[in-house]
Amino acid sequence: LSLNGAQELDALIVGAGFGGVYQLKHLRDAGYKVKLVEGGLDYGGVWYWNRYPGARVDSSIPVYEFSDPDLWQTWSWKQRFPGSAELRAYFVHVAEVWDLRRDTEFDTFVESAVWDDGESKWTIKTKKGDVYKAKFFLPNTGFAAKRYIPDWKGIDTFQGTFLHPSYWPHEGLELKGKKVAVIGTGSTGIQIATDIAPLVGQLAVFQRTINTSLPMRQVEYQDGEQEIPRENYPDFFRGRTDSFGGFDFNFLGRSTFDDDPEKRRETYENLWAEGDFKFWLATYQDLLFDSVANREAYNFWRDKTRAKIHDARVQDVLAPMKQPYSFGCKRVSLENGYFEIFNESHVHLVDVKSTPIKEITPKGIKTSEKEWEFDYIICATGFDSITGSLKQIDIRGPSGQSLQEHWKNATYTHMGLSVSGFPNMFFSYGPQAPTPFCNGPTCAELQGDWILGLMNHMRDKGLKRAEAEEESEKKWRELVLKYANATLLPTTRSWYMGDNIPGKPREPLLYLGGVPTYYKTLGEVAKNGYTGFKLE
Ligand code: NA7
Repeated sequence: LSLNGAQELDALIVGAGFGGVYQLKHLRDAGYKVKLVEGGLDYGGVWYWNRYPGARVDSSIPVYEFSDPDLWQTWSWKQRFPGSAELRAYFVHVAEVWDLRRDTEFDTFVESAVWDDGESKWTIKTKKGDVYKAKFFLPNTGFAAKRYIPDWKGIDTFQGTFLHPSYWPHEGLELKGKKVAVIGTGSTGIQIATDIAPLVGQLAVFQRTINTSLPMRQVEYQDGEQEIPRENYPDFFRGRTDSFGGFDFNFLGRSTFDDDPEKRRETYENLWAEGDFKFWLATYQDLLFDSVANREAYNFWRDKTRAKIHDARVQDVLAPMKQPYSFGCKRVSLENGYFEIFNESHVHLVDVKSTPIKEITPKGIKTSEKEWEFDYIICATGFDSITGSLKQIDIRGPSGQSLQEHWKNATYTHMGLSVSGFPNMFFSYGPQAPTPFCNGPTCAELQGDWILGLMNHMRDKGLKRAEAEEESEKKWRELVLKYANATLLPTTRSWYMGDNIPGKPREPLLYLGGVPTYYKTLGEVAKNGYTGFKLE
């Protein structure tokens, strides 16, 4: 403790998801005095918060876990795509094997972080009133930490239960036989709707934009059996940085129309049958670049999907004949029977584009067409994604300028890890990095290793401060724009482009150069003595 009651640390990590726990383990092993603080009451990050029915990761294991043999040798998954409760159990296992609890503080929201130039340290304050002083401030707040609820009139007047899925009560919520609305058809909305459809009395799904969801192909494991033999794990984990999305697969080395129609059909069928994100990220290499190739993929998806739906009018809303946006340029989800729920007579589809939501009323939802009555309104309308997680903390650099001000009109980072004017602050899963197009744990590990490498370099050289140069930040933004503009992403409205939050600047929020190029760049920057950074 320092004189003013602040706890003195080498590094304060914020967030107990994959990024944060990885850094706690590895920084501590390297001899740093470090603490992890987390707003939730246990480990898991998004998996701590997202307890809604059907919550499930849509990356398969073992790609969606840490590469440390101490963990995977002592852990067996029950499903290829584990649910939220199993993921929380995994985090408990990680915490035990890595002995994390002694350096973790739960129920602790960080409110502000202010750099003190005299001391070359961050002063970090939490909602509970704790104060930390740390040389390094390491937010690992993920890309979905700030929930978004549209500003509908009348939300407060609703007499039933109105809730956002990432804030689901731990118990006591009974949906059986009830009238339920799910607003939003992102990954969250479709998972909930699929899961609760069999038990509720009436379900209405409010869709604004279609979800080009793919078949998940869930697998149940018996007696410790796993997707691949454990002796293959070390090679498997090494291979993740060779994959565009940090997975165990890559785009094909050929383009859509390199194949004749018959061969193309066969390729699509195979990718479809394999499940996972294969039809998105292991398909023809021009999918995200060429609109004609993209339409070909959409048409295949559309025909497969329409075949699952009985009613022609419902087909037209869920999988329209005319392609509404570039396939794969909004987050693709994985589904387990989502489209089939609309064949049930108690499940209704409300097309918000043709009948917009006007207001929330005491009884339910009023659209331009009619008033619906509900017991529950589940508002699966997403997050102020990527930048919102960081901007909700009052972060101020030496000049007193806040991160909110610095990013007011456009986002700037160097390598999606650091920001000029904010020394010794490094984040994972941030903007202009491969996440969220990249598998989470892959990015958590490679970014965590890089940050630790820089800290070690500074320790070895007796340096106090590392900060991205303004010029490198400008160049990184140009690179991010260049990669994005080469793709179809900017043609589509999505949270990847900041479109989902009213007033948010429209810009690509992710680095689309792929994990292999990103990994190589990070390695070169480190090898050359941290080019693009001011080191003092
Ligand atoms: P998403 O993917 O942002 O989905 C939010 C959904 O809510 C999406 O369908 C939106 O439609 C819809 N939405 C948002 N605002 C409105 C309004 N005002 N009216 C009607 N519908 C609305 O969030 P999720 O929680 O599903 O997923 C977040 C990420 O977590 C996911 O991608 C994975 O990475 C894990 P829109 O498409 O904007 O028209």
